[in-house]
Amino acid sequence: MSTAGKVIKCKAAVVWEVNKPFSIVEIEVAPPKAHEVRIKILASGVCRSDEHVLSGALQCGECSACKHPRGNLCKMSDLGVSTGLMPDGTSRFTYKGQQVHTFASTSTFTEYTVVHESSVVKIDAAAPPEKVCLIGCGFSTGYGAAINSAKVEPGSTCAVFGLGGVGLSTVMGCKAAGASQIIGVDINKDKFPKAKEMGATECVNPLDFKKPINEVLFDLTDGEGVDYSFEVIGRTDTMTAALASCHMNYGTSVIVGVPPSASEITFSPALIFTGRTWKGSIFGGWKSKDAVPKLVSDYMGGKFVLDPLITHTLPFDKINKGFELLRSGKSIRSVLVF
Ligand code: PAD
Ligand code: ZN
Repeated sequence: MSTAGKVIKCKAAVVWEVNKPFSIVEIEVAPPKAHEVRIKILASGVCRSDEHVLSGALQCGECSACKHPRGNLCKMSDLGVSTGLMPDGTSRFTYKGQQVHTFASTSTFTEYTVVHESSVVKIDAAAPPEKVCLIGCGFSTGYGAAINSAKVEPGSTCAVFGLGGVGLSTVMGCKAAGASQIIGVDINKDKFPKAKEMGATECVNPLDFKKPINEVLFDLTDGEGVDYSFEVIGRTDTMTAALASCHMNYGTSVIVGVPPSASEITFSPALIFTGRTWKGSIFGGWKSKDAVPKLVSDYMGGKFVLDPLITHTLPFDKINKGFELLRSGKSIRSVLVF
């Protein structure tokens, strides 16, 4: 039966208030308008950014960021302003006739969603959705931070702060780029075995030391500091610590973790005056529409693995369990299947 032009009723996970669990309810999904696509969701990962209410990478191909060779944060994306609406200022979702907001212009915790054409890519039909969904955000973010944003070189030294799904992908990116020393930093030592499996040469827990973690990292690199450091947690104190951990003259530190909203950092200008570079990275610096199909082919071609990142696969209606696992630090990535 064709659903073209008709409303589809389906299950969706909705939060009605901040800090409240998801409720699975029946919503109405309106047909797509011009330049939009209605999509049946097969699988979706659970990310820390969902907790901070963020994510979503789009590529319209027309704006200044899309046209610039180094740009990748499309102005069409809902990241800067976060309206919870489609680019035309409305939503395709209703619950008993009442408008339900969309999330990061995508909304994937629903059986059906409507997205702008700038958020859609065609991928290899043989690719397993319950694995390659990670390429839509977490994996590509971490891996690209090393490959594109830092441009890690063979033989270089790296430190990755935060060994969740995104941080482990950064470790994989550093390894793929040929780094000779990759130091994982996390306050949860349960993350260390997997980090080593993914390429970390050593792991340190800042809580095991009296001195600041940047001094510990200098000790581990013959007093030089690392060539590249990555903050993949989303805390201002670790952003500054990661900056201070890289080489005082030619070190580069990349912020990947999403900063808490309305936060500010106070730091000594001497940290960058001596030559360090401090930069941020959104979606690993990839232009999403160009990169996602290619990354899926690379995965299918065995260029990198995703399985070790997926610790739990849950039916969609167990979404709250997926978030509990994330909050307790017991999962790397939970994938919801529909
Ligand atoms: P996660 O919660 O799975 O991992 C974070 C890790 O950091 C955990 O292992 C924690 O134990 C560890 N940690 C927490 N506090 C500290 C600390 N003080 N010192 C050291 N380690 C600590 O998160 P994730 O991997 O899903 O996401 C990581 C960040 O990346 C998060 O801020 C998320 O919002 C962000 C992200 N950014 C983008 C982007 O485009 N920039 C995309 C997707 C995710
Ligand atoms: Zn654009």
